[in-house]
Amino acid sequence: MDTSTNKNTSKKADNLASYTKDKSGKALTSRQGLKVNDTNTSLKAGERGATLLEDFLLREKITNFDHERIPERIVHARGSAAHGYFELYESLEKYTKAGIFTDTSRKTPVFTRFSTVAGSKGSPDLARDVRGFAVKFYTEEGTWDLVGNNMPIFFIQDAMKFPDLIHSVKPEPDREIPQAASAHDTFYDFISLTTETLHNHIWVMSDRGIPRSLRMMEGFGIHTFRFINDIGEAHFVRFHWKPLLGVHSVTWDEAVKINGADSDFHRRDLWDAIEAEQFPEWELGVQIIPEEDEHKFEFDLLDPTKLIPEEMVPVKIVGKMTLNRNPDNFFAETEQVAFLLGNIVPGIDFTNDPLLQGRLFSYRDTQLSRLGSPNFHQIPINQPIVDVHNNQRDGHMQMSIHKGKTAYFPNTLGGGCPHLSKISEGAFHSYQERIDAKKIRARSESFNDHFSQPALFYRSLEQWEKNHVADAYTFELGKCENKPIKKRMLWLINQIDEHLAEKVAKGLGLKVPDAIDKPINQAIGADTDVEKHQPGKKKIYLEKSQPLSQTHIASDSIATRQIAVLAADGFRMEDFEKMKTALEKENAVIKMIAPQGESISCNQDMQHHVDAAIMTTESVLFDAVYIPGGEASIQSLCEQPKFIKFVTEAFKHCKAIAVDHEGIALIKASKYIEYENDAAFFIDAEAKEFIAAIAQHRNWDREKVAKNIPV
Ligand code: HDE
Repeated sequence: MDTSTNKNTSKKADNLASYTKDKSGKALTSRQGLKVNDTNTSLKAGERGATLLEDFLLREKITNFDHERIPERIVHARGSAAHGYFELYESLEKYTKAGIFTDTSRKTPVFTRFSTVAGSKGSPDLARDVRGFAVKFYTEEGTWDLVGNNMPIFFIQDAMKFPDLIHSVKPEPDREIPQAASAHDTFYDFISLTTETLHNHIWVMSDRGIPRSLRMMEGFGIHTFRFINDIGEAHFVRFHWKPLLGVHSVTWDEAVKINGADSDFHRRDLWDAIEAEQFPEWELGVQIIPEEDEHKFEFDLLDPTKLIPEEMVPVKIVGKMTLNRNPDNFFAETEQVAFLLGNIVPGIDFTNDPLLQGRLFSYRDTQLSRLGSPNFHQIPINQPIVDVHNNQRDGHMQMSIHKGKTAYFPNTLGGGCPHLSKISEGAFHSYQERIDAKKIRARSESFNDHFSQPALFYRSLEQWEKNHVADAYTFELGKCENKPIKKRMLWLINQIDEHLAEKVAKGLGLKVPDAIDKPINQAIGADTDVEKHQPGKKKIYLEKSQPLSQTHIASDSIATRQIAVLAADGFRMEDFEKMKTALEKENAVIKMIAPQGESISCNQDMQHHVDAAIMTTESVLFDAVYIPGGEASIQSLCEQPKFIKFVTEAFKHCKAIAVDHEGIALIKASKYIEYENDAAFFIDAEAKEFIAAIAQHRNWDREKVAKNIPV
């Protein structure tokens, strides 16, 4: 044996071993705790020889790698999550006995996961889609999961239709396209034959389908649940999350470009805000309805395609959720978290909403196939904070070492333990709802109004929001290839709003049909009376509901807004310093964009860190633009077309722009920017005016001129 080679090899391996220690100073080991001196080279018969089957270290490492992936979620595969806590403002003991809603001294830990629905795990964040908003509350009485969305209603009324809905929106099965997109024939084939979907669908067509940030969207439990108080009285309840940063969206043109510029835009935004200790916050609100008012509404409270307008039942704000810690490990926490509708606590209970009832089955079932074992509740992120004792045993990956002989109840050998609890000791007890009914596969006629609420939603929007809805329908249907589907959709949109239908038809180059082959709604089932289940004409029981428009749910804060500062060597420090101080006082984030990376110098010869060279970034990643003066700086910016594109695009997307001194020259270099009389364009102005415009999010009035800009 050549010993010199051997010596060299082992010296090399020792050197490498020093890299494998992590910051805690711990040595790398195998799975059984064996210290390892080389994790880079396999065991061979000589340096250039065959690898030996004996290499247990190679096999251990590769085997684990081969099994690293688990099936992604069937829906909501793409998600981002954070830890935090929930605090209650005032006790709701009149309505519920749940500790989380009665004890104001508690700080209940939470883990919240946001997601898109249709796309795969690696799909881009800015797909037009519903967003999941799932909160796991680790309460002192057991874990409660509130698994909601960022829209207050759902597409369908009965769980039986869920696989059809999802099959229609997922990539078409022959070609597996399009990814994370609803704009294709199969989706609209289904939607146009299933009129109950139209309400959720118009929300997706609105700007709610393309949020600016996960931190700037509302959340809804959707279904009507029950609150149960100490004396067994029940109230209906619907849950709402209201973000303290207001509700904001991007435009479709931006969404498409963001997906290219940074497909992790929402995930990064959530992570960065928490790392910067700008903790996202939502207030929790409840709409409470006495049991005796169940039939007082024009719609059925058990119908998940209907919202309860806040004008009819106000939202009472009862507490606040703060997300203050990023996960340590994406897979262990965000991927393995398992939400279950059946995770409920005493004081909260279900109703007969047929969608909710089906979900009670689906979530446990899907976790079994996704996580591979009935012991998924033992994974750290899924463990309750209270002790667990029962007679359930064994199964794949059992993590507990159960002691003793008894795994049955009743028993005497185990001292009767674990023993049962009385309701007065905090045991869960289902609400005793009276049931007197025939077994029947049918849907209540009270679920048949499918046009009134999409129409209410559309009427409640401001003109700029209505325009975006029309554009979205035109885009989506424009991508469909099948003409009869487009015509069916046009007829349906016409039932919601005639002007909207006219606009969309014009964009498609079609006419709104006067009539359509009946029956349109084939989603009820062959054995039922299809004619009876045709949706009735829209009713107007409320002209408008203010909280449905984003205009009325904005915020004055510009905290965490990303402000692009465009500058090059020689920029005016006096301008920059004044603006930076004012913006940072409001917790906005300043990012210096320059012709090159690393650093630039100002007119006072100081070096400034560059956050991004212009070639590596895009205006769509920012909320507003500031350009300090300085002749040399502006001249360099004007020489690079990408800076002109940057400001032109920011203007097109209606963002606030401020320039000082020579900065205006860069604006003039763009032949498209019409800044005179623009409410969100500032020349040598006070920082506070710029700040107020950023808080408005966008100057939507500008769209009249900006929509003609061809970039
Ligand atoms: Fe889900 N849904 N869903 N869903 N859903 C899942 O469970 C399902 C529905 C929602 O971040 C799955 O763990 C059925 C409404 C969110 O991990 C699955 C029906 C609402 C999440 C499933 C619905 C939601 C899911 C896939 C009709 C809003 C992500 C992976 C009866 C109130 C949770 C998983 C997370 C996930 C089934 C309808 C929200 C397959 C059958 C309505 C936020 O079990």
